[in-house]
Amino acid sequence: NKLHRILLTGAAGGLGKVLRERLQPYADVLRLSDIAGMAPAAGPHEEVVPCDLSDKQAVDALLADCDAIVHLGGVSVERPFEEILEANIRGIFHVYEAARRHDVKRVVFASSNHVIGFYKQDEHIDAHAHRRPDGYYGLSKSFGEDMAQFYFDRYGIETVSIRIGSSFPEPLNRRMMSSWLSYRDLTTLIEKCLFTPDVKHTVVYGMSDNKVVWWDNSAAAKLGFAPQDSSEPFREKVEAQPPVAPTDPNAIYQGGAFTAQGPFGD
Ligand code: NAI
Ligand code: 15L
Repeated sequence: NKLHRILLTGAAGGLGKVLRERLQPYADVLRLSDIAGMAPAAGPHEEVVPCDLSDKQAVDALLADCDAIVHLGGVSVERPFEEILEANIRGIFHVYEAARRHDVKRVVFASSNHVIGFYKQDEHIDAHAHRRPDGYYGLSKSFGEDMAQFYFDRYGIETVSIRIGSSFPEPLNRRMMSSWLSYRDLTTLIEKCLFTPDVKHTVVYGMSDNKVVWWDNSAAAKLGFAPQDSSEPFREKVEAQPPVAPTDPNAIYQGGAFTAQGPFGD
């Protein structure tokens, strides 16, 4: 399982830094891109290409000669609409337009659980549930999933949209006991998203083999994803935290606090 050149956007970010290391075996060349500075400089088998995703021409040049894209770049939290519009909404359009022009046939899109964030934590849903975005950020990821479906139906570009739960070194709170995705499982899932044939546009959840979950992840199992980690070993540590009030969005909604952020000053 190896491609010639994989583009990783958002390479300077939290997950980008992790995947910069872990995707090395899957490409002869990893092209790393971000609007932010990146350290260290390009190593062997790496190219560093700074790019603002809201710049259509720059994104077009960025995708030249790539065989697949792992698209992590963009605003990753709830922010005023205009910021999300530039980085995430215009950004995803630029990525797919460039993919069409340069004949890039596979995209792995970092979507988010915030596409379905307004479901309650006592609801169990699969990847086909009606979307309930919990803010501008979640709306932008929902738009990204539609963009992926459109570019498959119209141009045959295949995408796996991963609704990532919470991917951090360990679960940081009670909510993340359900939504946690370890870095090891993230890497395996991305490998499946890159190399499984005939995915069309598939939506999956990005979560580890956690004990108490909200999401039926059979769509990821169909890609051959079998998570190896679980949040359970962290339970004692997490449950030693002060209790969360039952009225706190973190205790009610799958999207937690994102459901209650904003409006931003107007
Ligand atoms: P992050 O915020 O650390 O990284 C995102 C990167 O995108 C940053 O380095 C930032 O500089 C870059 N970026 C922002 N605007 C840009 C623009 N206009 N042009 C080019 N680059 C731009 O986020 P993280 O945690 O690494 O997440 C990566 C991706 O996964 C994001 O798309 C995020 O929405 C998604 N995700 C992450 C989750 C997590 O638990 N870490 C959960 C759900 C989704
Ligand atoms: C996300 O979409 C964010 O990018 C990440 O920083 C976390 O907040 C995560 O969701 C989460 O819901 O825990």
